[in-house]
Amino acid sequence: EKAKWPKSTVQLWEKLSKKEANDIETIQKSIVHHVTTTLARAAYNMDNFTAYQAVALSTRDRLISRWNETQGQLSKADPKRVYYLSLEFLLGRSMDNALLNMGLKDTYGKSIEQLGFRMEDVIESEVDAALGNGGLGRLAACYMDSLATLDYPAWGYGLRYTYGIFQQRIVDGYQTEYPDYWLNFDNPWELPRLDISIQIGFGGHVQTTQDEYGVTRHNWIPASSVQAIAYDVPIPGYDTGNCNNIRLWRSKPTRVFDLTSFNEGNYEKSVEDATNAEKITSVLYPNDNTMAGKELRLKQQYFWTAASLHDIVRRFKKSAREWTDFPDQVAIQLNDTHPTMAIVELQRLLVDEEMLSWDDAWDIVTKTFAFTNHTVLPEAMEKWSVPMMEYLLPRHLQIIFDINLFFLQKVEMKFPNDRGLLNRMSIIEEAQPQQIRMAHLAVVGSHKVNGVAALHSNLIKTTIFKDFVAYYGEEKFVNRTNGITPRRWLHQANPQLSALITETLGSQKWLKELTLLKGLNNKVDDPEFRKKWVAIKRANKVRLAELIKTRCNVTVSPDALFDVQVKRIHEYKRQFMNILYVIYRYRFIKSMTPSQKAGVQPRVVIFGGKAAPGYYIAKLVIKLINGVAKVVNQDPAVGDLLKVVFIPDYNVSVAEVIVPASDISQHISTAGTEASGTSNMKFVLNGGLIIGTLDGANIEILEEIGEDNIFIFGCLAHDVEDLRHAQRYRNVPMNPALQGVISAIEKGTFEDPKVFQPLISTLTVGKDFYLISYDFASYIAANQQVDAAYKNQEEWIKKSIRCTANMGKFSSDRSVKEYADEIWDIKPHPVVDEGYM
Ligand code: Z2T
Repeated sequence: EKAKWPKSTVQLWEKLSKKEANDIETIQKSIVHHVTTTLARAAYNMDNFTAYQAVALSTRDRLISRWNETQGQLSKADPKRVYYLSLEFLLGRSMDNALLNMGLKDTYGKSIEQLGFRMEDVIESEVDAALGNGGLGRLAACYMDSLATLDYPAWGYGLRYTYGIFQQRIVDGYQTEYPDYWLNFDNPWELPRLDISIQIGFGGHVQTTQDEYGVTRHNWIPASSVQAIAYDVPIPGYDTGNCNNIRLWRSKPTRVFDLTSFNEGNYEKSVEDATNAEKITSVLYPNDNTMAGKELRLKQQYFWTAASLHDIVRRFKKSAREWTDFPDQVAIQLNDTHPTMAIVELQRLLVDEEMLSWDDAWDIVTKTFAFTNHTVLPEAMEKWSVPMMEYLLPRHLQIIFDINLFFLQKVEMKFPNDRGLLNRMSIIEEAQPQQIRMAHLAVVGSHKVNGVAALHSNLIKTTIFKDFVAYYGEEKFVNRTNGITPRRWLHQANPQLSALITETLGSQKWLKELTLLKGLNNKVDDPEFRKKWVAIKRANKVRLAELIKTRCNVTVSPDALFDVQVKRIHEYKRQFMNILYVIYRYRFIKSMTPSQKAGVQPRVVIFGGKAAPGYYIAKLVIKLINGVAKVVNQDPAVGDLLKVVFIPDYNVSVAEVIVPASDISQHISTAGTEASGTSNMKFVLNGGLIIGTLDGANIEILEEIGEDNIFIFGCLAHDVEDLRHAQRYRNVPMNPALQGVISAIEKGTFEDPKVFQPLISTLTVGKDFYLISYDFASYIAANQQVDAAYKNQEEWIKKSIRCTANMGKFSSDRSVKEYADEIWDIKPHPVVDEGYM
């Protein structure tokens, strides 16, 4: 149309679409405009939430300009893009982040202050987008921030769940779950693209025919279908005009297809089918590091990967390139095995619909995909039963069997007559019924496989993917140590510390080049600087103490040592060991004379985190923590020497308050079980010391900050197998200190001991799989070292500064660059500001 218009019309459009100014008056006008028109409210009869909505809408206008401009310029230039496929994006709140990244927070703050509102209150009104369980989902969110900040052409693809991770409330010490209906009010951070709708099939049968050349063709005829509708979430980079996109799919019933379905004439059944279509994107599965095997979950996975691939292929086809160019235009990263069906779907599209030969198609597929593994825990490995796959996706099952056959034939050529090897490497596990090993399929269909920390990447090469390393060679298996975005996890969550760092280093450059923090090392011996440093930590602790008062109704002293463990509740993370030590400490204090008590370092032990609703033992750990808290917190013999709190409903926005306020935090998984951990990085970046095992990224943090600034204990990953063996087959006695603690629980010190028996049994009957007893002595010792070190406040503050100063490596900018350079082969593409954004 543009071409047909007279010049004057084009000029008018250009003039009118130039961006609005970002001065206070223009912004205030835009806010008031949204109050009185979009929200249809009276101008000054409104609460914080209405103010939030208006500020959000005004922010969104500016966000969309950038998004439009970025997407427009990228469509034209059409550089190679990366597509990050993740079932989880744990974004948290958007407004504060968007304002900071766009450099508009101060102006908006002043604007709304004059209008009678405080920025903090307005920010607090936003509900979290909690479309993730924990580390994996938050990692995806940090990577999206870094990709945009570094100007990489990148899209995320995920699902728009109606219900995010459940809300946790504590009732009588037990976790209870409530649905997180987060879309109750309009979500200003998404752009519904109702015009983008893709039909996704399920079930049915495969029609096999011979084409005119005698080649066998397979045509999948699905029995039913649903629509995928796109919702776009703009992700603004920090200090750049680039604004990337996360496309989230929502399922809707199809209108045409089901009119002819077998339910014709059965109205009620037809309505039921329509309702079932909407169920696909209804709820996020609440399991972290476990696999449930539910049919609806497999439907989610296929629905999402098919819609995403269709979208990617459609974009590629616009450019009229050869199919062989596909891997030069498209890189697809698989965030764990959840999107592995994308491999099969692309092979199907290329072979069945685009008529490529199997080998040409497979070459394109394997050059396109790369796969990130996030765990070695056997219970987390995705397996789908063959009958379920056949029923839901019959053609895909055939393709999986073909991929497997051709793969195993090649293995046989390289390592002849090793039936055991073929069995171990097969994508199909010979069980009753047969199971599809999604991790094997992901490895076979990708050109690179990575772990998420150095130790973990080595472990996968020697355990779950050992045979694959022997077959493919070492080069295919690489490490990409996780990272976190310093924009959200320092600049936004800890504004005072951010300001002090900027003042000290002389600019904000460090926020894009985190290794510049090294400059803080010079300041360690400056007492004035240390004073400012500790004052900020103290202010953050006061803020957390207020949150604890509101959420737990417990008064804690900000002068005590704040000891934090917040993360998903899982046996391998050993919150159980932490609370057992708290009991040990409690009993020790109780045994003291008043003068001995005077020497005790007061501690507040802070827990937070959700247990999967079906994870009985994890839920008992929560119950025990609350049982201990109840007794300890009201014991006058202990007073402020020890407090225990469980902060309910831990999520991203609560983490933003907790992370800057810790003195010490606990990252104490049994060595070899935590793939990386990312909260460890967040705490240390904020000058919080950590106590941890030699596991995941703790090891690399130790290497960066030095052994004087971290408290390490426990066995080595290397020794775990032997220790478990000993634990099982020789009657290793329980650590005596631990034995004392267990006896106290069994005597009923913390409510009815019968309740905790199954939990205690994991140490005895269950043979202490996570080696709590073995590690307990060194855990006690490490905690004593913490107390001793904290006594020397000036030295402690120095450690704290050195922590922050040496965390540059753990910026997600570094991680993302490593993926971009050596896995995706993509280049930054900064947008040009032509006055529209
Ligand atoms: C998850 O959050 C993680 C691993 C999973 O394996 C699943 C989920 Cl939902 C299937 C975590 C790891 O436990 C953690 O160590 C790591 O830091 C994080 O992923 C990001 O890589």
